[in-house]
Amino acid sequence: MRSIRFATVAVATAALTLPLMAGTATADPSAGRKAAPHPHAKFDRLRAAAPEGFVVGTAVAGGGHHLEQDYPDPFTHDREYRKVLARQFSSVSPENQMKWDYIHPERDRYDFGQADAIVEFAERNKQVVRGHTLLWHSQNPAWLEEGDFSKAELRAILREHITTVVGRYAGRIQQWDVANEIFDDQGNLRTQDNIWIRELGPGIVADAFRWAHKADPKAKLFFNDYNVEGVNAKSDAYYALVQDLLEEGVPVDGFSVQGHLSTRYGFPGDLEDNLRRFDALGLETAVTELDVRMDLPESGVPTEAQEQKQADYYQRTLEACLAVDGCNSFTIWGFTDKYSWVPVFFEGEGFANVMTEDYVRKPAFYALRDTLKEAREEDCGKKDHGKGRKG
Ligand code: 9MR
Repeated sequence: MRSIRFATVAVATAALTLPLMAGTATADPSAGRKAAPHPHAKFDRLRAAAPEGFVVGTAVAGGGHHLEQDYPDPFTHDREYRKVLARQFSSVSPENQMKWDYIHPERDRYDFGQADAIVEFAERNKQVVRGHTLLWHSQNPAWLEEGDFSKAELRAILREHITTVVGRYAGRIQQWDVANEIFDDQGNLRTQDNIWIRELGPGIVADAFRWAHKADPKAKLFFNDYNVEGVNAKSDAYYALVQDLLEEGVPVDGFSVQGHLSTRYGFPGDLEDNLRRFDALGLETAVTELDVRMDLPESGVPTEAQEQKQADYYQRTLEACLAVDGCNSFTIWGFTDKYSWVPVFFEGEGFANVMTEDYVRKPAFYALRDTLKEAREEDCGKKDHGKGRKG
């Protein structure tokens, strides 16, 4: 198994002093300044700095909490946003636009407009797409949650939804979050709030994977959750479930950790170990929704130490993924604070992304870029000796 060790302190310290220099030396719109392109500008972009075969993604802002904000749809209306999205990332995840309430607003009507636009944008920009999500307890339309359906009808509804949505994008989605957040923090299956598990029993989860696989045999099918970064009751529950499903021949390909972290809590230092145990089962692993929120001081402006701690969390999460052979997809949950879900859901917290509201890069951005670059250089060295990333 491939193992990379990084000089964490050296990279993190350098990151603090780099922003100004790098910002003025390139023509990257995300830096908010114009200047002659630097000869190495290409590697200034996250997607280009990454090792071969390793994708760096972001959520594509739209739907969900954005609908209640006083700005228009970010993806379709913010040109600068789209520019950075295309330049910096090699993978995109619709933040809300493929969720049930968005894509299947009425029983007999699908709305594919936004999801199609994101998939087309991704293809134009040579990006892969993570589909999110098919079986979840949240953001389901009222017609479904409040409908009076028999078990047979519900089963048919889920089957039809998965077949239709996955089938529509067959061959164009790299990874699907088939089942999202099916366990609670104690490691119990959500038998009450998840309509599918409550009404149809736990076996429906395996069926969801089977139907998704049938609709798109090429897509990698994932379990995805939060608070499963470390080894704990919840990730143990996934570990046990995945073992059973693999034994039964259910087409499960991956386990992903969302990574909604807060500097209020310690960093989950056993993240790499946790990813490794799923890797050892033969699964792919991924980081799918990383952001690192913090308690904001009264001024609203974080201290340098806070920014540095945030950069460190971003970097360590990336390092853990890079260190595991089958972890080749690393996604942050948005890149600019302008559109973050965090302040809407956590009072007094924010500043969770790698760029400010004005697209100015934070130390966290540079920590990611430099860590990717280092891994790329190390991989190139290894390739010269006949070794490289798996897959
Ligand atoms: O970022 C999403 C936000 O716009 C929605 O309002 C919210 C509703 O639940 O969902 C957010 O995304 C979630 C993701 O789909 C699953 N993991 C947790 C994410 C943050 O809540």
